[in-house]
Amino acid sequence: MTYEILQINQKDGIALVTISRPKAMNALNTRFFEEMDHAVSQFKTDENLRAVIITGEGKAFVAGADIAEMKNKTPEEGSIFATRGQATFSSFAELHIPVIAAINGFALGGGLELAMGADFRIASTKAKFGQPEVNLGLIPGFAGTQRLSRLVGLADALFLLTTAEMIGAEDALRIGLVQKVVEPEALIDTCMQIAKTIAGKGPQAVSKVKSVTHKGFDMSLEEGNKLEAEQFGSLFGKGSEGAEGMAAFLEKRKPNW
Ligand code: CO8
Repeated sequence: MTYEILQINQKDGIALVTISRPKAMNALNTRFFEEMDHAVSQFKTDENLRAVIITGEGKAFVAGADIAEMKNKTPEEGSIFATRGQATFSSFAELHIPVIAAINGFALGGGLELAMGADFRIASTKAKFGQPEVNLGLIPGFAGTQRLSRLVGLADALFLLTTAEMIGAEDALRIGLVQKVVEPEALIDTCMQIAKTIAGKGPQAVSKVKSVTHKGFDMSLEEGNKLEAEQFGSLFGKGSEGAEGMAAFLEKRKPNW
């Protein structure tokens, strides 16, 4: 597929995905979802890939769903578009590698929903966050009502969802919406550094710790613990990644994954 909106630069096992529609503040249209779904399908089968970073070009990360494209949808088309976007953002959690959102500017509406689909978020001091859908007489449709409360708790989520207030990076850090705030010039380097740190760990361990954590989040503690114990066990045994990691530690050498 030829990408018109996404720019993908892949090097040393790290894919940097830049959403590039700066004249429309990188607003998400149908074409974006086609391209992102294609990119994720490529990442899924790439055994050498260790992390994905998603960022935006210009002064926005993503300023939401494309309002111009969306405005004439029928109720049925609105629901279909929402379900489609939810599936794309949920596919990040199903990837075998971490997805990092590098939030350079406005992350509003569908843009914040995209960022919340990532495994964690690093923000520039210039980033701004909000769910402004009620300004348009809408509600979030790409899982914003569900993910925001899971990430920041019910009261902070409802505050943002009902007031449409835009908050800055420090407030986002305070409520746990982002994990780090850095100067704009340091954003991509910081995310690259984090991705490289992850790339140095046991790849199967990283993949399993991600999937067990995501799956366990919607399970009872008992079910989640059972899943964890099974997956913990799967990393032991002759020739396993755990065997190599533990041997390397005891032999005071770097593991050969
Ligand atoms: N969609 C389409 N175009 C957009 C969007 C958008 N979300 N955001 C900005 N643009 C366009 C503007 O129309 C403008 O275009 P033009 O130059 O042709 O007039 C251009 O980008 C630049 O924008 P501004 O001139 O407004 O730039 P400012 O720096 O003054 O303001 C803001 C930047 C604050 C980001 C402002 O553009 C803004 O408020 N944008 C809209 C934010 C918003 O409401 N987002 C939520 C959209 S709804 C949503 O995301 C729901 C998701 C779930 C959908 C479910 C499926 C049905």
